[in-house]
Amino acid sequence: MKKFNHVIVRRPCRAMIDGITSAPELGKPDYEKALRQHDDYISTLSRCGVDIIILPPDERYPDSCFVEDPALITRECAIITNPGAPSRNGEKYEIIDAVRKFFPEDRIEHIVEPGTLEGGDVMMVDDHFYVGRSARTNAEGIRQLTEILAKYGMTCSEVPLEKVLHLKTGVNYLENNKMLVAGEFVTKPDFEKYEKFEIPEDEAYAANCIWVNDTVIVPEGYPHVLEAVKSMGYTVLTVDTSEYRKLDGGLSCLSLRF
Ligand code: CIR
Repeated sequence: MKKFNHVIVRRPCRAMIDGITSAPELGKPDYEKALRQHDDYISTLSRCGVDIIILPPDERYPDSCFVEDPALITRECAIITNPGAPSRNGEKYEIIDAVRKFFPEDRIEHIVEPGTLEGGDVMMVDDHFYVGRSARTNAEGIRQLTEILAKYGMTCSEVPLEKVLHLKTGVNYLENNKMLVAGEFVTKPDFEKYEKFEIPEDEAYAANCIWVNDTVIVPEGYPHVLEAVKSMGYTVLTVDTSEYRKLDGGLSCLSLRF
């Protein structure tokens, strides 16, 4: 099934080494290695039948390669978010030009103060959107998102988060009713109706896989998840994201897919 035609990515900037992290013990990212991994990420995506827009690095925002957070793109509209991390908030002004290439002004919506929302907290399942209430996404942001989606005939439900940074840190939809779940998401009633693969704790990072037109991209180095996704019948490709992991980032965070 082909669902996505376009992908937007932003090259990591040198300042990425000072990006936000909850895991300083992993060390700072190696910038040159991160660039090579980003090259691989782009070439892997290009094998999935999508056109790729590559935005230039933006040194003002260390975390700006994680383009998933300042925007959410749906089949009907684009939503510019209001990132809850102060050092990332200005990224919303920098993603909008890329979005304008695909949506007219009256289909570009905005999450505004006092609402905050980051795209990493939003998981699309057809026309329904699960939204994590996190340190980055607040109740008002979710209220605004619900209202915007309703205008276009789409729905939204809130998932309270306990431990993870973003919703998609621990749960990702692979289409065909299949879902990868780790940690706190294994038992959440919200996801009861899906065919879930429970990710072992030592591979929890690999819950963040992405489905792109019947190929699933899995982070390199997580053999149980790799086998599980293969056994679901998908074409599987891997990309090493070790340098992004040091900043709590994964495969989904590095692109907007639509
Ligand atoms: C941050 O803390 O905002 C970045 N270091 C990582 C963002 C990861 N993005 C995502 O999960 N969507």
